[in-house]
Amino acid sequence: MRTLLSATASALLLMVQLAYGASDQSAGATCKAARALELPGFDVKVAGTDYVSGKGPSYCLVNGSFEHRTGADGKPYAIGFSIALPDDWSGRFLVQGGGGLNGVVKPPIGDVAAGANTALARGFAVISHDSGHRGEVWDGSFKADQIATLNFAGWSVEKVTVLGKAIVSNYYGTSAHHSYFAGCSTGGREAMTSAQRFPLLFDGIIAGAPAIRTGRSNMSLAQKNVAMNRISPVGTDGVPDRSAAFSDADRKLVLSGILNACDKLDGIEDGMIANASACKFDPSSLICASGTSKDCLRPEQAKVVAEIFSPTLDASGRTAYPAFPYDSGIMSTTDAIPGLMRFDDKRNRQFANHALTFDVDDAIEKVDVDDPQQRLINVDQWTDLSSFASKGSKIIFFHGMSDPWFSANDTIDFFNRMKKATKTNIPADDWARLYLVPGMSHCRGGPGGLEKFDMLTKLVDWVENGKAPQSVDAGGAAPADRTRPLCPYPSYAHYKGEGDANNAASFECRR
Ligand SMILES: [Ca+2]
Repeated sequence: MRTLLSATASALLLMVQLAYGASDQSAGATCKAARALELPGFDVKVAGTDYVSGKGPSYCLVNGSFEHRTGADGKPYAIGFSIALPDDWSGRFLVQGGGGLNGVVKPPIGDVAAGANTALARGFAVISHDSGHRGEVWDGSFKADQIATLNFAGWSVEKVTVLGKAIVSNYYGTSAHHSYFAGCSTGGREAMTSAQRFPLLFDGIIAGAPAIRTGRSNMSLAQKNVAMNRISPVGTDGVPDRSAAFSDADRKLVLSGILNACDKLDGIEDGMIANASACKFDPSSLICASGTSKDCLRPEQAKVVAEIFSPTLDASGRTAYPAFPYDSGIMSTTDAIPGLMRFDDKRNRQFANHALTFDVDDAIEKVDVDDPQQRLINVDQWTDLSSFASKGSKIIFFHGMSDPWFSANDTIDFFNRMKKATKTNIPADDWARLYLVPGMSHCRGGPGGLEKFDMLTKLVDWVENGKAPQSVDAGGAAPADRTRPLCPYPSYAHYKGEGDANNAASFECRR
């Protein structure tokens, strides 16, 4: 109790110091005192504190863990966390989403959809966590323990949020006035879990490229892989050599075909496809005419391209996973996960598949029925966000159209079902937005160069000032001076017909 009082006193001292222009020294001392942090109801162990100054806005970093226990598998478990508490605190709190299977505590900075300024740099208190187990990013051994699995499925987000809010109150002597969540991939899935299962936790949520149902998406990729195997020559290692199914020239030809059909539909031929819903491309248009074999595809190649970009269907013809969009990043090699036409890449475990046949129904059985844990982890089923919306909370989704891992169409499908299923007297436009990002790969990258966008500012403005976001300007690496508006789905950025084609201001959102 004494420690708690002393921590509270430190917090008050910090507030006084901040009000009168604290020196780094005294803020540093307050940070150091957080080492003795104790919170009623939490078995928090602080591993260390670090006062970070001289590299942008100063903050106190507290690393620790809570919920220490022995798992059903006899292994020690805890939820590891790291929280950054800036001196110049905005009064806001943000929970940073994870990635992969989590298992590590990443630095808490809040960089998802934050543009050039991380949440931490703009004064948010930011917490990150390992979701309740430790291991390398694809180590799934924690699933031997029920609580660790439930934590991964989303329970840890609730626990860490409650803890983080308590630390913030303790440190600053006052509660955060608004709480946010931002994550991509697994972090995007956690964002959706939060809105679905813990609708009162956050005032604003950003869900990027969510891992909605990885069993189904991996199944769809495996099926495409098998389609590619069928037309691949057998390599020296005795298995289909997918790198030989298409030459780079073939891939370029496919990309050119897609761009020829779809680039101009947004009013400008700029190598980007913004009006994706109008994009109709038929790979059979690239099949060699009789007597030619150059700058064209063999019929079996065209068939495989069509299959790769079609929905994965079960035996009765129902969609088991939606199509991946035809987009400009299909042959990208610059991202962690290569484009969809790069199935030769051996870096990704789900592509290590040499089969020549694929039974979709059997695969569905395996991922849906035989893996009940995954079903709980999935976020495709729960679509009613009525409590979340009624409270006044807001959610923004984003998804790269060239994401080769999770199809943007699956997020679109969820978004539409969610809007329909959520019965409130508040129009969906008043609490939910979806932004599709042309040419962007999984969470970032891609040839479109539109990976930098600040949705966090828009979200805060929506939550705190009631100002709903419209377009969000995006820019990025290539070309460096090009910006485009991202438009709220189902609208897209159309070139006005005049003005600098590299400037977002020359575009308008159209439907
Ligand atoms: Ca275009």
